[in-house]
This record gives sequence, structure tokens and C-alpha cells, in this order.
Amino acid sequence: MQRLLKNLNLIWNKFKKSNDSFWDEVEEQLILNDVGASTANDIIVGAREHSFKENINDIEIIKEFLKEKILKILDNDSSSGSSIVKFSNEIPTIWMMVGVNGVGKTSTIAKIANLFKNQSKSILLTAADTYRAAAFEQIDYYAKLLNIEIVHHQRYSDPGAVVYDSIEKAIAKKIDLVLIDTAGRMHTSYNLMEELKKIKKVIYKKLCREADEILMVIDSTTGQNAKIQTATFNEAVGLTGIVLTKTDGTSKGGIILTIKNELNIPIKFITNGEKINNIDFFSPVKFTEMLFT
Ligand SMILES: Nc1nc2c(ncn2[C@@H]2O[C@H](COP(=O)(O)OP(=O)(O)OP(=O)(O)O)[C@@H](O)[C@H]2O)c(=O)[nH]1
Ligand SMILES: [Mg+2]
Repeated sequence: MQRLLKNLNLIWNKFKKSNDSFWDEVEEQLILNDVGASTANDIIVGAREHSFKENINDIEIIKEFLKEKILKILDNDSSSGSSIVKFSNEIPTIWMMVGVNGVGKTSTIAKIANLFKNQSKSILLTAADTYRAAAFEQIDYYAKLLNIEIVHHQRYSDPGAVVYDSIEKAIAKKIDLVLIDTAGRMHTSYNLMEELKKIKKVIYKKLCREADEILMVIDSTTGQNAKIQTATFNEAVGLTGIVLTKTDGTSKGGIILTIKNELNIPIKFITNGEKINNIDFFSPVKFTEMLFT
């Protein structure tokens, strides 16, 4: 993430007036930092035309055009609070974490649990990754650390059944927020998608409503591949938001713009480290401001 910010800032400092090489450098930096050619083009074309038509080449004004364009991509639906997480009117609220293996689903669940526990919400963890070795031990470690309840079954048992039991328990115990951990890998990707669809069905059958959030967890160091992964999960289960993890590492950060621009799925959280409190709500305004300071 830092790299995108640093390199854009080098450009802002290098040029006083825009010219062809200014626009080339901005485009190049966006592409090099995982924004993707198509989205980089969307960002540049509008701002460039605008500056040309108005005969403006002052960098400070052009930065404002670019800023506006990027903010519009990240927050095109701000009236509906698209980047704000959704709680149900009636408890329990159900959030489900999905994504390929190793991206940070389980640790993000722990971070979210901690965040809302600190806001006095009661939380239940659902260990619906019954496939990976030691998946239960990992999430159970967090449950103990945070002193919150967890529902689990034996390894290889039906994830749908774990979810069913956890919703029953959440209703009985009047739990505010149920966080469902899911597998990142099964025998095949087809199996994984079918399991996730089954979990959705169980939730609907039990509560007569969908999960309030189905959050795709993306490792921000993955680059452009993350777009294809996200499109696949979105098609299978219908995503409501993105959690971008590992923004403290070698991440270039631009993938945020690609996913919002090309798939129109809002970013809801970002994580920036392995500590339990290394999580933030994603703010389109803050992120955009950062690119231009
Ligand atoms: N540096 C850093 N590491 C992270 C972050 N988020 C997760 N990790 C690490 O990434 C690794 C994988 O995280 P998990 O939460 O186990 O990922 P997962 O998606 O549940 O993995 P599977 O269950 O195997 O599919 C762990 O070592 C985490 O500590 C982050 O924001 N920054
Ligand atoms: Mg996991």
C-alpha cells in the first residue's frame, strides 16, 4: 500500500504543470501498483479530458480532478452507506467470511470479533471450516483469547450442520453477531462453492433471510489475480463486501480500485498486521486523501 502512496507523491512533487509525461507517469504508477490497465484508463481519461477542455494544467487542480474520480469509484453509492457493515434489525446478525486459502479469513474473524466485543456486542464464532487440518484449533485459540463462544463439530463433518447449530445457539443465547469461518480449499473449487451455497441455504432456512454480510477476504499482495478470485466467489454466493488483508506487507494496494470499479463490490475492512487490533473500517475518503497528500 505504501508503495502506491509513495510513488504517486513523487509524481505530485516532480511536476508543477501537467504534460504528456505527467499523464504517462500517473498511468504507469497506477498499473505498476495493481490498479489494472482498464481501471487506470478510467481514472486518467476523464481527468485528462477535463483538464484539456478547461485548458488547465496546474497540478494542484488536476490532483483534485483525479481525486474526485477515484473517490467516485470507491464511493459511488455513499448515500446507501455501501462501505458500512450491515447489522440485522433482529438478532442474530450473521456475517460469513469467504476466500481462498491463506488470505486471512480466520484471523480477520478474530479481529472483527475483538472490534465488536469492545463495543459490547455478544459474539459467537462458527467453525465451519471443517476441512483444513487444525482449522478448529486455530479459531478455538481466538475464542479462548477473546473469551467468546464457539460452535464446532468434528473434522470433515458437514459445515452446513455447524452453521445450523450455531444459529440455534445464537437464537437461544440472544447473541448479537455470528461470525462464520469457512474453508479456503476443499477437494475441488467446485466442492468449495457448493459447500458455501449450502451454508447460505441453511442460514435462509433457519432465519428466513440471507446472511447480513458475505465478506470476501482478499490478500492484498495477490495482485490482479484477486479480481478473478473475487468474480468467481461473487458468482457463486453473491458478495456484499471485501476485506483487504496484509496491507502492511509488500502490498501495492491498487487492487482496491480495480475490484470496486470493475466488480462494484465495496471494501469494508482493511487489516494491516497480525495483531488482534490491526483492523480498520475502510474509508474511501481517507484512502483517497492519502493518495494525494
Ligand atoms: N502481516 C499480516 N499478516 C496477516 C494479516 N492478516 C492475516 N495475516 C496472516 O496470514 C496468515 C493466514 O491467515 P489465516 O487467518 O489463517 O488465513 P485463512 O484465510 O483463514 O487461511 P485458511 O484457513 O488456510 O484458508 C496468518 O499467518 C496470519 O497471521 C495482515 O493484515 N498482515
Ligand atoms: Mg482459516
